[in-house]
Amino acid sequence: MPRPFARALALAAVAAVIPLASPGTAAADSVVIGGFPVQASAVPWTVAVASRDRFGGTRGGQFCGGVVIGRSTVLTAAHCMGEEALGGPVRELSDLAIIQGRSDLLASDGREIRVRDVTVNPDYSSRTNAGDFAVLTLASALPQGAVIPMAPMGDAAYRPGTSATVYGWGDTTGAGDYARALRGARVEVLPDATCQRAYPGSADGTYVPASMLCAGATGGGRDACQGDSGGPLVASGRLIGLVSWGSGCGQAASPGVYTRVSDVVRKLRPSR
Ligand code: 4AZ
Repeated sequence: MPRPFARALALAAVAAVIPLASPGTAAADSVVIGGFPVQASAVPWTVAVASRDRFGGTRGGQFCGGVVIGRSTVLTAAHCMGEEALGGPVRELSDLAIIQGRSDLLASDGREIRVRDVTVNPDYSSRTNAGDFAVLTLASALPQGAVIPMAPMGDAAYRPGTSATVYGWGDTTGAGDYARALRGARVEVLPDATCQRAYPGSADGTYVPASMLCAGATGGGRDACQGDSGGPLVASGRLIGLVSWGSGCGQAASPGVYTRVSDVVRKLRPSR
């Protein structure tokens, strides 16, 4: 099975292997499943997380998504920084970078900026997948216009029924067909109960409402997939989720699970 992107979660220090996605059965026309092409300039906060040393140059080294939340700060998924995803400890990756403002991974527009520091959420659980975020500090600052606001706790954008869009360069079919150019897919915020029923606890993970957000399309067909991890889920111009996990891609009974950004905001706030 082609597996350019690890689908299992691991903390740098924890070698637990948790299969994320069962073999996809999503529709062949469906990315990001069921998606549409997006110009990176229209979503300047969407970035590719890349290492050519580790993943080669055929996709510019892209292996995960990320989102710009400060001029020098990018959020991605904790599991993207794990040994299982990277094939070794992240500190051994000397060319970890983000690519911003570049739709086509093989083009040379936009910017490529080295990652100076990686902080994986210390509370990330590779068992449940709760707290799946990491903070990347960039070696140089992006323009303020590239920064997207994070929706705080209680923001109406988290309400079930809200229309949201997920962005990424991930698998467009569930069969390992990775996008060369950025795509978006329209999904809907779903009630926690939907994901609690779908993911009561298995080797894939456990839906934890406080730190996860459930989103998908009624009837399936539109979803994030492998390679989209760490990328943004946006509603009403605000960041509400990071692509995290799910069972397969685009299947009606298995919605996408996202890191709940209000929980990230809470954890990043300096405690008094
Ligand atoms: C993954 O393996 C993955 N359908 C990401 C998102 C989803 C499933 C798997 C959601 O990175």
